[in-house]
Amino acid sequence: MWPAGRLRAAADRVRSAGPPPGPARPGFWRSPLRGPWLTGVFGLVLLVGITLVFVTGLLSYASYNPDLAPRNDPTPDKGWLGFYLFTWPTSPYWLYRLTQGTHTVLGVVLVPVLLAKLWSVIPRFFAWPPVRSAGQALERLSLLLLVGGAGFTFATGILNIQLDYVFPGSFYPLHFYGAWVFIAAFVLHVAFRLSRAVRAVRAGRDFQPASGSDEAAGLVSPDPAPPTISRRGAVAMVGAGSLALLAVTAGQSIGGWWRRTALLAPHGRDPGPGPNGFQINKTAASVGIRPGDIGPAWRLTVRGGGRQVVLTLDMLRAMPQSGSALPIACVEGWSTSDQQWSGVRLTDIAGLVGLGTRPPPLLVESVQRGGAFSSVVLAANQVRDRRSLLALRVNGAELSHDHGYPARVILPAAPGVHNTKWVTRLDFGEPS
Ligand SMILES: Nc1nc2c(c(=O)[nH]1)N[C@H]1C(S)=C(S)[C@@H](COP(=O)(O)O)O[C@H]1N2
Ligand SMILES: [Mo]
Repeated sequence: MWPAGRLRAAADRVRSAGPPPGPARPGFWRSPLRGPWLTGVFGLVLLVGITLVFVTGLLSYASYNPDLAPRNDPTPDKGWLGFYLFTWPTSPYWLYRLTQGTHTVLGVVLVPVLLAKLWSVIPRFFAWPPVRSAGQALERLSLLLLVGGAGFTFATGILNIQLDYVFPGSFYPLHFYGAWVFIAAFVLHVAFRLSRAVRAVRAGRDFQPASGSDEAAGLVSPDPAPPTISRRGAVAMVGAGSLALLAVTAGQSIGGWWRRTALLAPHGRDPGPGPNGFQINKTAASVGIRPGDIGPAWRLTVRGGGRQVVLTLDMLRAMPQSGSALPIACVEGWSTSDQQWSGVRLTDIAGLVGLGTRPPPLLVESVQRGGAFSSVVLAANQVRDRRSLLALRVNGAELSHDHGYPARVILPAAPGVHNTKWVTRLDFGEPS
């Protein structure tokens, strides 16, 4: 054990020796732009933007109805972090398209602002001495979680959009827990810094406090280089970067003609012509669907209420056919415009086993062997919605193999994963 006196003496020696050469020296960071105004502007933009991305991210998780059944839950060890979960509604039918499009597009668009904010506070990371007091040490630790958490959450999200699930480990738990760590540090940071940021922005961009003053917050250079761009110019440049990203990503969520503008779209910009010419998440070949699985031997087994019925495709075709105009919206942020689906209402299928009026939750299983999205449990409100179909056709044509031939689920307002393709079994009753 070191006596406190010796510890203090050592700390004094470090302080009086001054920082080592390099980024910890006050004169090292010389941009005249750095200061509380610039940091405050980027900070306030991020406050609004990240709040929106976080809330839409929470909604994205809720939309899976994870509490309904273990197989719906990509983060089963969430514990109390799922405190806010609720039954995802089926209206408006474009709900998930909006929330998830916002989540992913805004996440991408905020990247330049995030980088600019980091750049604006870089001198503070090299503050000398590195630890001055217990309180300050705690604050620095929270900054580590803030910066690390932001980097991790944004990186996992963007990799998932761009690489289409080609991911080390499962994307969901990484992004989910990363986001909670990040947001906890973010809330602390906002609590400490919000009033300062608001004051700095109110003071105006021409007000630059003297280096070393309290308001300068270690950001203002004592020896600024001559400016090459104004502070307003720097903000405009970052804004232009964000707008450029918006222009090359938003198209994949807007869909239709705009898809051509989505230069960053992960699935290509042209899904091909014809009635089945809209985005495909996974092709039949890529998930190992064999021709025999969906050929003439294909059957649909419907179970529930103590009964079981086995149907051929022709029997399904002979049932009353209903139409629904619905989009597909994926967790990755892409979505299609409304497609004209037709097929058998899930309530009509429930009627085959005597559950037509108030069907319970429904376990949907694909012929696909394994894979996270080969089965799902749908909530009662999804099953009961008259727009929910076991679709056999789209835009006037038979489903293509890649879009789920011979039958797939299509639901209003739901995330893409609920629209199971190549369905072979529908099990009404207690979710499992
Ligand atoms: N059997 C099965 N169904 C599935 C999937 C899958 O991988 N296997 N992917 C789901 C996901 S994540 C999405 S976004 C939609 C995409 O449907 P589409 O490929 O017809 O556009 O299908 C869903 N249905
Ligand atoms: Mo998806």
